Amino acid sequence: MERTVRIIGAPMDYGANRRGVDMGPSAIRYADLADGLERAGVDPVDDGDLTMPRAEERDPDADQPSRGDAKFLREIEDVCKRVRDRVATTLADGEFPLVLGGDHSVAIGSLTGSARDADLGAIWFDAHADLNTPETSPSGNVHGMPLAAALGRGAFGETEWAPAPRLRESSIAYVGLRSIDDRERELIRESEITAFTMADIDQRGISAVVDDALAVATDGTDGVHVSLDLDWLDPKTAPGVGTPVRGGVTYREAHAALETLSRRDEEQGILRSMDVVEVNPILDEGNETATLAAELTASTFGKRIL
Ligand code: NNH
Ligand code: MN
Ligand code: MN
Ligand code: MN
Repeated sequence: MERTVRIIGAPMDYGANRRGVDMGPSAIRYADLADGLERAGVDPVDDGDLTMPRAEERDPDADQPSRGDAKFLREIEDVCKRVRDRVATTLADGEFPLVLGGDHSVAIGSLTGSARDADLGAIWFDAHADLNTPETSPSGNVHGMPLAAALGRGAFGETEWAPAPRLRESSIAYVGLRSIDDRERELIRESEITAFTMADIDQRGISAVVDDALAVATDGTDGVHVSLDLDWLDPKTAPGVGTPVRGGVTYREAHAALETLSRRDEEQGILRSMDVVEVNPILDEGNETATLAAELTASTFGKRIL
């Protein structure tokens, strides 16, 4: 039976410092996401986009007990709870949830939904560690905090909506880090998260690194969440992102990574949920970053060159 992939659009930009990332879901769909998934051999079903107020209509600093330095936290909570419920329902129906961002704070919803009824591992493809809390964030942008939120760190631990029930630090692996805030560096070192930086990819090659990340995320878990932040790639290849960082993975390295996940999934059925985030069409060149996002998603679900 064909696997059904349910596309859940979350056009959220509350967590980033630039408008435009809210157009990500449209741009990725326009780049033939559904066709690509069909050609990969899965059955895409599009749920459309969640609706949400425009950022301009809201006060980023509206009072909330746990807010600290975290902008639009009330709005983000509202969206992430809805993402969470969609993801959980999709899984309960035996389908695969694919969340399209939007900024990376939507991952709080994906992780809490996916870890509701299963022990979850996660692979975080990102230039950034996203482990800030409202206490440590240099920017107040929640897209730099989703992993901390899902782990219930800092002020997020006092909320009921952010911590993911069955996600442990020791089941999380970063792949491709290259921009880490000073306080985040300490947090990563003190944590049980496994971190593979760009230097690891330079030295050992992308396939070996992804194999190791898979070992971390599958050990003792029921399935793996894949979080794909497009700023993971080099900005020459993926210019349409809000926080580009030089020295990212190449076009082929990115495909090789996701093809590695796909091959393992074919053998062992390890993949459980995915989000594709941070595509900003306003900053893009000819929709190439959105196209890349669609292609990499197809690779994850089994599209092969031959
Ligand atoms: N670490 C910075 C912050 O917390 C930047 C985060 N930006 C991202 N993360 N795009 O993936 O503000
Ligand atoms: Mn990110
Ligand atoms: Mn279990
Ligand atoms: Mn990033």
